[in-house]
Amino acid sequence: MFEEIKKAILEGEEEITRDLVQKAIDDGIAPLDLLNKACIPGVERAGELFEAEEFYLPELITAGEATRAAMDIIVPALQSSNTEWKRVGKVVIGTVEGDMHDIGKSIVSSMLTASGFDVIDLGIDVSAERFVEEVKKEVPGILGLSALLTSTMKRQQDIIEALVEAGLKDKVKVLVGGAPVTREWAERIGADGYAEDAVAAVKLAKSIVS
Ligand code: B1M
Repeated sequence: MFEEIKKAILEGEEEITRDLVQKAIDDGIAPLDLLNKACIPGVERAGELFEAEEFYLPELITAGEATRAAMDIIVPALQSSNTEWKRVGKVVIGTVEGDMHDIGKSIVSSMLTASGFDVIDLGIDVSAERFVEEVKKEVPGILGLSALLTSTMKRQQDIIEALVEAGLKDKVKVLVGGAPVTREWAERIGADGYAEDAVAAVKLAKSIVS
């Protein structure tokens, strides 16, 4: 089943991906296993093929769309799989300006929700001004910044600087993540935390609020 879903994602078969994922959920397969054993390996393989010039942009796009179709089913299942839901803290999260990648950020966002956080997901291509506005308005304990491109990682630094200028940096903990982001980068730009994946992000967020 995992291999079939991975193949459907790679082939950009949205409809087939959706049907297979729905069947897997109906058969009782854990949503997190579907993510980690089928969807993430599928879309990451598309990235490898793109890098090797065996895939071109249209194939990368359709693989991304098939992954999103899978997530439309997996995310609600993931959120409802936590039976002991209680609000543990507030998180504002988004993908930085100039960056359209939202799959990883949405996984982090939904796993935080499933773990009891009240999550305000601002989506993709979010400007520093908007992040600052939302921190003022929502007063979250945690601000999450996702970046998938080496060219947009710098925006994370800009946002932290904008928070300093607005006098908000001490009022919120900034977590950064995304494929090119490292712990060293996080330290260099003055972020309060770095998580390499969604599970680590939840762990870190929980340790911050406790
Ligand atoms: Co793009 N893309 N892409 N892409 N894409 C990458 C990132 C790339 C590595 C592919 C490659 O060349 N191998 C490469 C970046 C190279 C670089 O900068 N180093 C790349 C490129 C070049 C581009 C374009 C420039 C291509 C072009 O136009 N020529 C373009 C840029 C558009 C833009 O953003 N301005 C582009 C476009 C796209 C699509 C739109 C087609 C599509 C995105 C669809 C969508 O998101 N809805 C896409 C995809 C699918 C990818 C790859 C294949 C997969 C990304 C993904 O979803 N991974 C990607 C290759 C790769 O990463 N292997 C690639 C699965 C996801 C679960 O992982 O997002 O890393 P990830 O999230 C993880 C962790 O990083 C972490 O937790 C998540 C879950 O475990 N995490 C956080 C993420 N955010 C976090 C925040 C946190 C904590 C943890 O705290 C706040």
